[in-house]
Amino acid sequence: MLQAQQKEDTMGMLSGKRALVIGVASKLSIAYGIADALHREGCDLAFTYQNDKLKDRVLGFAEGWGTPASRCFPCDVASDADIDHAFVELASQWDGLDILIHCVAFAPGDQLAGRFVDVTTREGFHVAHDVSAYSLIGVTRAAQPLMSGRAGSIITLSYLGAVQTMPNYNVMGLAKASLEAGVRYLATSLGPEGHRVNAISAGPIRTLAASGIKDFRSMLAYNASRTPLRRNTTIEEVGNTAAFLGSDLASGITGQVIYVDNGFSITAMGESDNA
Ligand code: NAD
Ligand code: 0WE
Repeated sequence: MLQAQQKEDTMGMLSGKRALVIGVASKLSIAYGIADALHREGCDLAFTYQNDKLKDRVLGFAEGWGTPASRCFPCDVASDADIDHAFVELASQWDGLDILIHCVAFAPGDQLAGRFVDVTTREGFHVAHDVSAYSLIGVTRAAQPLMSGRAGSIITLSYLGAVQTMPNYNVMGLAKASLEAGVRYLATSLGPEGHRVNAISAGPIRTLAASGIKDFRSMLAYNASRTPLRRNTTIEEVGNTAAFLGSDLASGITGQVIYVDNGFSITAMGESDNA
């Protein structure tokens, strides 16, 4: 019993693995929930942050998970040079990488409010697809040398707006559709190397990226009341699914979009307890 207990204290399903987490901005970030779950399961972590404004915050969180500042790098995923630089720096710290967490999305604010046909611009379309969909391909390519020979797991975050319309999600829905297709093409092209690529499609969660969205509070209330499990998704639930997908327990899963939404997406017309 004592031996079993000790084993439980020191071993997790990701012990001996190394992950790079892209997209921590606050304690509410989905990437924060993922980093926390990976760390709990024994994974060693490295981080990138978008810009200098986020640097100190990310360094502070990283320290809490036992990650030194030397394993935190700036990286604006809209820049090829930043992506290349971040992986050169990572390669000076680590000789291998097992898990890549891509937890990034952006569209200009004016794209996410109003009638899709009226508000969607060429520039808005371009930025949304560049930052939210192309970037997965860019960082995955940059990670290849470090992942070589290690059966890597690449995980990104999507949303139901990729496959069904959602008021105001607008061009982000198109970018998520592209991201999900990218998951399938990356899974196909990296399968022969032994790498897996999957997306987690999370239910709505109050994060920084959601805080600017009009009526997000009422969306959360609607979602909780119509969802089979009658509650909203948490970053802990997404983190636990990412830990599973990153682990060898998920060795047969690639190219998939796994819904972590308390069942919202399976209903055509959600029933609520009241009217
Ligand atoms: P968040 O604001 O905490 O995280 C978004 C992250 O994207 C931030 O860390 C930000 O710095 C980063 N980012 C944006 N542009 C970048 C760039 N050019 N270069 C580098 N980093 C950049 O919000 P979140 O909700 O945790 O979002 C993470 C992911 O989860 C996104 O892909 C989002 O679409 C997805 N998602 C969110 C929800 C939700 O309801 N919150 C639901 C499903 C999926
Ligand atoms: O993917 C997202 C949000 C991504 C996002 C958020 C912002 C807000 C600030 C991308 N770009 C920006 N740009 C900004 O200027 N989610 C899944 C959360 C989300 O956003 C919505 C949602 C949901 C859910 C927007 C409209 C409707 C629903």
